[in-house]
Amino acid sequence: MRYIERITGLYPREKMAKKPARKAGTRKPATARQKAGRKRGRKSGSAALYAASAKELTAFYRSMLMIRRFEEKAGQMYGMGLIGGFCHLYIGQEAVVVGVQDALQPGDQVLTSYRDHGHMLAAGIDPKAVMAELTGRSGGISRGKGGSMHMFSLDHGFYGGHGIVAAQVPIGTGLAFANKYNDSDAVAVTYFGDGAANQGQIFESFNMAKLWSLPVLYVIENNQYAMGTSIDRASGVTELCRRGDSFNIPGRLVDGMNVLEVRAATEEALAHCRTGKGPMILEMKTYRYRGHSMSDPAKYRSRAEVQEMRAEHDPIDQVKRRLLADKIFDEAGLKAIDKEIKDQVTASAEFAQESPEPEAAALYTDILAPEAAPETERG
Ligand SMILES: Cc1ncc(C[n+]2csc(CCOP(=O)(O)OP(=O)(O)O)c2C)c(N)n1
Ligand SMILES: [Mg+2]
Repeated sequence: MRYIERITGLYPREKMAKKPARKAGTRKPATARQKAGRKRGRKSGSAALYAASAKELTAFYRSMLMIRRFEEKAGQMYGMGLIGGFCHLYIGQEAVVVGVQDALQPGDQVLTSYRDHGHMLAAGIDPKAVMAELTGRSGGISRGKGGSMHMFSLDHGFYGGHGIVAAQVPIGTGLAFANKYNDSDAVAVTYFGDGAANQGQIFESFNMAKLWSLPVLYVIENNQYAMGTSIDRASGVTELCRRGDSFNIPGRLVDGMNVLEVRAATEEALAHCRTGKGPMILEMKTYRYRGHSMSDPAKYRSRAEVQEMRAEHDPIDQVKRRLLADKIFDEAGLKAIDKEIKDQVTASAEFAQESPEPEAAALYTDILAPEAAPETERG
């Protein structure tokens, strides 16, 4: 089977088939099939879709579109030399972070890799503060000192932005340990990629998370590539939802291009983690349309492969079709939303260019948290 056939086979076209929008506040009871699937602890192919109200569907659409337009703008600004260093775009993967974030409750923590702009926007961080961080300005969320890969916001429960592949996984597991130790019911949602899934520290984290039944949800964003290496060339076992098998950590395969499937699977997984049952893994099958970073021309895959994913499985188009079919919006209404979001992104780009650069003295601040500063010097 050709590679593209194999991956696209996971995204049946009918997944977002017309379904009447649910009235706000009326959650559909689980079907017998869904209940049976849960009982069996089914490992993959969950087709359960979240029954979103019209309001929720619109919110998903807006959030995904905001990430898409923001990333397009970031790409342009990088091309103009306004953003330095590395810049990894999230275009194509929007449904993952939007679906997961919507299922969280206040106090939950989120950590991810360097491909983090979408996660920050989904966490509710002002696009101006994210864009100004990309341009290294003092109005940035990390005061212009972190850049694309090292953003952080305790206020939003966002624990970074990590440039070392898989470094966030033991940190997320440690946060989950703290949650349990402090009797909090928060879950540490720890994202990582298909390439990171082969890193040794993940397995050490899995072992401890299971041993101590820690409330950590591992979300594997399997976008099929780690830099220029496809998952088939890097992993002996490509079903990453099974990576927890030998630790007895349950895992589930999710269509990460479908925000409703992501939302439903996350809700169930969080309930598992929150009720003392320990860690869980969700493998989100997704796809990035752009290269690994802005400097990657992505010659390791065909144009047709990317085109097919865009045309057949785009997460935003899927929701757009539902909004139109259910007559929640007409074309003019959707255009107005697009314009509103574009204006917001333009304003963030302006802010990111007007905000001053950090003072030279800022090099010496924000290095240690005040309470973490040692009382005595070692040596
Ligand atoms: C420990 C370490 N090794 C190698 C690198 C270089 N590197 C940066 S991203 C990357 C690929 C990771 O791919 P994946 O986990 O699939 O995430 P994606 O970029 O697809 O989101 C590599 C090898 C790094 N940053 N850290
Ligand atoms: Mg990857």
